[in-house]
Amino acid sequence: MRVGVLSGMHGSLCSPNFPEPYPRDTQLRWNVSVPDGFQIKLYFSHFDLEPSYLCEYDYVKVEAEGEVLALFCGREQTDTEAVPAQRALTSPRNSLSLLFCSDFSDEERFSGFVAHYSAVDVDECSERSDEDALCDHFCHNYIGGYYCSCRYGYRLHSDNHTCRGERRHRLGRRDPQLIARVHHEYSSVLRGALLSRDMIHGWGRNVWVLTCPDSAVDRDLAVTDSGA
Ligand SMILES: [Ca+2]
Ligand SMILES: [Ca+2]
Repeated sequence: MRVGVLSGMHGSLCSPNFPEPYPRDTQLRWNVSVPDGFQIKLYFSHFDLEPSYLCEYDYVKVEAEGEVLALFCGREQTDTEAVPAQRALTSPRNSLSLLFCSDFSDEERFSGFVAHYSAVDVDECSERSDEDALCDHFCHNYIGGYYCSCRYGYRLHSDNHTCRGERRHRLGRRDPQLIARVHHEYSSVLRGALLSRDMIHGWGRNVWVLTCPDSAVDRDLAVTDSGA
C-alpha cells in the first residue's frame, strides 16, 4: 500500500487521478499529523465513490488512536452508507489517518474525493470537570498550548500546575492584628507590594518592607520572609 505523510498545519488530499475517475484495485493511506496542542479538523469538498452495502466495495475510512472515526462511500446518504456531506471530523489528538480503497470492479466511473484538513487549537481549559482540571486555580488557553496561574497569595509550583502555600497566613502569624488591619484597610497597597516582588524574584530569603499611611498604621512594617 502506498502511504503519504502530511505534517503541515493545513493541507489537502484527493483520490488518485482526480478529477478523473479513480482506478480500481487501489489502496492509499495518508497519515496526517500536527504539533502537540492541536487537533485536526477534516472535511470533504467533493465526494463521489461507488455505493455499496455497508461500504464493502470502495470506501474512505478515517481513523485515529486506533478508532474508526468515519467510514464513507457512495454519493448520497442512505440507511446503511454514510457520505461526509458538510460534516467535519475532528481528531481526538494531533494525528489521524485516511484510507482510500477501491475494489476490483469499476462498472461505473466515479470521480472520487477531495478532502482538506487544518490544525485547530485544543482548548485545554474548557470542557473539564473540576476533578479533571489541569490547573489548581486558573487555566489560560492559547493557540498551541495553555498555562496555569494561582489566586492571590499562592504561588505556582515548579510542576506548572499546582498552587502552593498562602503567604498571607505565614505573614499573619508574625503579627496577626497588624496584618489583618493592613489587609482590611489597605489591601490594594499590600497586594501590590507582595505580588510584584513575588512575581519578579520569587519567594526567596527577602525582607519585605510594607509602608502604610500614618493615619492607618503609625509605623513602617518590616517582615522577614524565611522563604519556602
Ligand atoms: Ca469499485
Ligand atoms: Ca490551547
